[in-house]
Amino acid sequence: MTSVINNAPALVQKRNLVTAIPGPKSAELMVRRKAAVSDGVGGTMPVFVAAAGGSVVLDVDGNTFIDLGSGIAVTTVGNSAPAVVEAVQDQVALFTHTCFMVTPYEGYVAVCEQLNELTPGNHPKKSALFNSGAEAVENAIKIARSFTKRQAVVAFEHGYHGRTNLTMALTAKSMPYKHNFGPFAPEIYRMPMSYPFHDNSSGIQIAETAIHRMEKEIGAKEIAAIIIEPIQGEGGFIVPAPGFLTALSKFAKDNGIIFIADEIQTGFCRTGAWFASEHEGLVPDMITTAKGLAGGLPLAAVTGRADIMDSVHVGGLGGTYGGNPIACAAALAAIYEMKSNDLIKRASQLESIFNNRLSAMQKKFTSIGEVRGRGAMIAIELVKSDGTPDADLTSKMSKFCHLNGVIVLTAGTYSNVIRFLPPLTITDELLNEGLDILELAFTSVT
Ligand code: PLZ
Repeated sequence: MTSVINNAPALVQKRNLVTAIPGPKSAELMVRRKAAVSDGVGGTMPVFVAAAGGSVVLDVDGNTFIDLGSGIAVTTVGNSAPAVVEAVQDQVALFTHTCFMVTPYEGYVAVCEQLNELTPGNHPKKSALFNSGAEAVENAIKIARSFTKRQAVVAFEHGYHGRTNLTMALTAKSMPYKHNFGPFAPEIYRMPMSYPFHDNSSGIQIAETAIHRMEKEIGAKEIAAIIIEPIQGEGGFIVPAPGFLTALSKFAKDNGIIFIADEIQTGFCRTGAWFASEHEGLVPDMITTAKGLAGGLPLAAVTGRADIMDSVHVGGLGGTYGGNPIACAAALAAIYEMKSNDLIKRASQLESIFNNRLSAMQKKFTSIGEVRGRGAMIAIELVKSDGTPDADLTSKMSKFCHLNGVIVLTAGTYSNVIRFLPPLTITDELLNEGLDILELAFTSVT
């Protein structure tokens, strides 16, 4: 096994199944998992990983899977990308931790400089680093409340922002994220979301409804922040109709409300731009990032207008591990990889492959209600013949893909969306092979 792990970066980029799925070693580990790990922790794949490299995952029985999930939009530059591995190895040998609040180091500052430069808008910006997406969202809300001296926060239908107490309150879906876990944080209000496949309304119409409700139900001058994913991730890759986001952002600006774009899933080249906000010319006051930022190491950030970020009292922001030096080294290497390999352009190329293949499938299989998304963040929403969500088919389809060597993820309020988030370094051949299996799933399952 050791030799396999040492060879991880050189893993052959090909699907290859050598046992039934799961194989005997994975099955054995699953028994140990069942005995030792809380049943509350969810599980998608029936196999245990031995190594991963680029866009494939090798399991403990020697099966190689095509990775169309990137560990939920994280390994954008490829799994164990050589540049990330080298940066991490160098840093871990120098020092593993000092706590930035105790003895600072350059990597943290350099990541903040990159974030301030790459996020939308030319205004002065500052950043602060944290460990997880949820922690970044929590801190963005803390900062917005501190700056505005207001309390109310607006989130949206189908939104996802995390699993901590405040972020559960912001997250829309009850099962599995919120069920039995209340009471939730107060002063959170949920507004209608533009969901073109379901609402048949213009972005402006839905924004007007949301704005009217914010004015009447909360009071515009009570609102500290509006937080929204420019393309909703867990909610089902919902791309709001044009005009929706810009109308909300204008309302925020006119009323002294901090507009926060949660780009934790959409950020870092994923949608064919550094950030999805750019597709609508949005310049958020604050932006939360994580996932793709650090090539697989846990790192998250809040970046925002310098006046907002500096409004918090000294010592008001922090945490033992936030901006850990190893994670910062990984982030700098990952960002370097994105720039030097032009992964923004690559995301757009992948978008064309997805759209060609999936639109052709949509003509053949009536259960595909919609193909949507941007860049390498593409999904299909599956429906029954009467147009209602087909969660059962979605689960059967994804299971078929898993058992046939392709990692796909599901999403959606109605659990009827299959979403694709491959590493942006995936080859055309491997992506096409993954989509061949998806096509086979349609003919086999339906
Ligand atoms: N905001 C937009 O997508 C994380 C959740 C997986 P953390 N999405 C994956 C799961 O089931 O827990 C996410 C996101 C957006 C915030 C988060 C939260 O990021 O790093 O998982 O805390």
